[in-house]
Amino acid sequence: MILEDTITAIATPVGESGIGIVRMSGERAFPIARKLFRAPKGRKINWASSFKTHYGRIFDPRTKKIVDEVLLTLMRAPKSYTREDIVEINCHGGPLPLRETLQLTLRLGARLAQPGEFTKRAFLNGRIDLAQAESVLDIVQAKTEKSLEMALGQLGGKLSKKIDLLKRKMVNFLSYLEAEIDFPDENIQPLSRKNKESRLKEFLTKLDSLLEVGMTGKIYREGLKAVIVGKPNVGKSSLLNTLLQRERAIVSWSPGTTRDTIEEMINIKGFPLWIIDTAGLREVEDMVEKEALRRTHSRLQEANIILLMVDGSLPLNGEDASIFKKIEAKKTLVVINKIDLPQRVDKEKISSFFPEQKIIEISATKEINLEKLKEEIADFALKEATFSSSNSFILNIRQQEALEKAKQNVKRALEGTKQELSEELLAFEVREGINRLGEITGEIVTEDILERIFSQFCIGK
Ligand SMILES: Nc1nc2c(ncn2[C@@H]2O[C@H](COP(=O)(O)OP(=O)(O)OP(=O)(O)O)[C@@H](O)[C@H]2O)c(=O)[nH]1
Ligand SMILES: [Mg+2]
Repeated sequence: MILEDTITAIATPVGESGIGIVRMSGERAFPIARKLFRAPKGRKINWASSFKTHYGRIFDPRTKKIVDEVLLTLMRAPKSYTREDIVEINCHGGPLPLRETLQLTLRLGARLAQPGEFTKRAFLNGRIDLAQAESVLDIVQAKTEKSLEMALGQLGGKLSKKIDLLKRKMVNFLSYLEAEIDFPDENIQPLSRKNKESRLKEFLTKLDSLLEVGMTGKIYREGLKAVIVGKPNVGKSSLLNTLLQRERAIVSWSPGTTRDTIEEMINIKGFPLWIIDTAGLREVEDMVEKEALRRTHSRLQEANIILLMVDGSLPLNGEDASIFKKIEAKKTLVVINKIDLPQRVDKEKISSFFPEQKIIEISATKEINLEKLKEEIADFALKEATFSSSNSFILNIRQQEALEKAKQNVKRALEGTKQELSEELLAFEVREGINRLGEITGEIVTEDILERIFSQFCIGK
């Protein structure tokens, strides 16, 4: 990528809106804007100013035709999003004024930005590191307030600071090892084996806790999947609808109503929960229903939580029992539905199948105990989470992989120390581990990684 280029893009979604923004970044941003923009008669613009907004019009310098009435915001390098000169043109938010304004900037020498290129420049120009750049994506895509809060913390450098701290410790350790290797004759006091082991163990603990906290954070970003299963007609689709507060799935008294799996997101205690309604499980011959069952089974595999539903107004039967046998108990919350009706279900029998699982009694249609159900789901989802928002951050897959690799390096170094392998080998593993940490913040980065990260952004971000 050529940083000398000036890039341009429509930075707001296409469609009709109050305003829409064309954004330019680069050396030619100001000169281009000067050719396109005209202030009202008698008013002068100070083009050397920064963070100033000016009222005026965009016109085509060739035809002199007025394109739109706009507000122009000037941001001088290096105090801008990209650290380059940035001009933002607030147009009226219709597709036409925006497209024509964009066309003009292109004709005058700007190039259409690639997805995420503004943020990529912020990274390449050193304003933010890679973990921070990735958090910009999380901010844009945040689904709950909690996930937004965490992404903002990350943009502020929360994860980066923790990584840096650990990396500095490892670099310091490495410098001792290298001194021993490089200057064997200079009487450098070598680190004792015990000392090395305890330092490496400390790194390992730090890496583990980073991984653990980050994985909990991940729940807040990506959410969890809860699959509702049970025999036909117990009220699975009714529960989905009640949780969503709208008639998403078809509900009927006839068993076998739901054929396809339906997936929708709700916000439970700040994290996104994907609720998946499935076809009722039973033995069938019908081809369509067979396919429906296959889908239900594959959803069960991916589920983080299984909401196993039984009908409280009926005694358990063979269909219930055969489902009970199929599902993984440790992922399961048992939900007895229809408690508004006279109860005939045998709770003790359920407990004998799921001795450790909680049983929650609700009515999906009469909306009884739904808050309780939500609380149980949240508790269940976060039960192993050592979570407090003040020190939490989110790991994406890339960062998680890098941390895992660093952990492997440190582990091998530790094993090597115990077996008294050569210093060189030890130094190699530690150095590799440091490099993996460097990948997270982007000190060490390949074009390939950049490509993968920024291609997920939208154009104009
Ligand atoms: N009284 C009462 N009826 C309910 C309750 N929940 C669901 N029902 C009724 O039970 C019937 C079946 O509900 P559904 O939500 O379609 O059941 P399902 O489990 O999705 O059924 P399939 O899609 O066929 O597997 C409907 O007539 C609902 O109105 C409840 O809490 N109380
Ligand atoms: Mg259904």
